[in-house]
Amino acid sequence: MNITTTSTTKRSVVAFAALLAGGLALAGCSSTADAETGTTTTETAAQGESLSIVDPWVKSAESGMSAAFGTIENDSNQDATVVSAATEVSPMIELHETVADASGNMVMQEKDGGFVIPAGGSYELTPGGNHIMLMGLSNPVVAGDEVTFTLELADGSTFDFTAAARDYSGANENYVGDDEGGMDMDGMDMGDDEHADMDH
Ligand SMILES: [Cu+2]
Repeated sequence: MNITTTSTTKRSVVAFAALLAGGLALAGCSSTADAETGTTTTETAAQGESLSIVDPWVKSAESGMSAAFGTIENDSNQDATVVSAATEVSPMIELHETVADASGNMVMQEKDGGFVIPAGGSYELTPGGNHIMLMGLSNPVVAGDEVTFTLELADGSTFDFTAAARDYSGANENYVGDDEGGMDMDGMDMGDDEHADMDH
């Protein structure tokens, strides 16, 4: 067995490239972020059963990309780690964070280690911050639509929620060199100065 340390910083464009090049090669997503805490949990409730979400919503969009938001709450005494998400309206979906790059531009990238909802705490998904990124809508999402999401937790349990679609002008996710089409990756540049640009 090879023990290989893969890159720790994985920008969404890189993930994009991996998706395009190798299909759904997202195995790296389920990391061992929690291993370092050393907490040995025995017979505790499934993480997904402890979660709830306040004010879930998803941005309406005709096509291309969108994002889902809300505040996830963890009612248990152990951290819960969301490692992936799924929804029927977008087969390709990622957990994103928003960070400032070296030149101060806000960019989004895949959240390394997933979303960790602290024990007894909450985790906010909000425009301009962490969000569930719908990478390519298979159907238009119209205001008022109810979109179901399934979050998978690190222990393999799941948490489902339904988000109402809203018109929201502020969450315009843009990838550099790519317009509304969203999934056309022509001209995508893997260079540091040309990665995802966004303002949601
Ligand atoms: Cu995003």
